[in-house]
Amino acid sequence: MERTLILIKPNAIQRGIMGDIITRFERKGLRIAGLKMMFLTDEILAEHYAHLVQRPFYPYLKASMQAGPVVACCLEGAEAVETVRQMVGVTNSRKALPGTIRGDFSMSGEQNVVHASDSVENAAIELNRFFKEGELFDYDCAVTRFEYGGEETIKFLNK
Ligand code: IDP
Ligand code: MG
Repeated sequence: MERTLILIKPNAIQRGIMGDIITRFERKGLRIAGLKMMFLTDEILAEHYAHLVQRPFYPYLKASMQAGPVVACCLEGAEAVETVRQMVGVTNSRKALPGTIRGDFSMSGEQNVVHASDSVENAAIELNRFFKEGELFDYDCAVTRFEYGGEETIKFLNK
């Protein structure tokens, strides 16, 4: 099954909405394969936001990402990367559709509550960046057969 990374950003933790965010993914039927709280160092942030370090807003982004700990979460499911990006919404929360996490929980382009991997390739790189060997878990959920249809079970779960 496909895996993706989300980071619950410090602003969401400070605002007390981390549970609401995790609940949305759980209710959708995405399985939590890994979950941990951590503080992001200068090094890991520069690597994670390598495409933005030269941008004028990077010092503000960096400060907001180091204002407190983040929660890193690995979500697993069929086409998880694309599904989670759709649930998160576009970068600028004011433009994000109602019903998306950013659309429902934020007014900001920077303080936009969550990070989500943008491709299958980047998801693999980012999961390696934030989780060590042994911190991701493969386990059976009894409800999986009620979450996916027969063809999907063969295609995505290799069963
Ligand atoms: P994404 O998080 O939707 O994938 P990216 O372009 O990868 O968007 O940017 C990473 C993060 O950098 C965003 O989530 C947001 O917090 C911040 N960011 C992106 N563009 C801007 C901007 O124009 N002003 C301020 N912050 C920005
Ligand atoms: Mg991005």
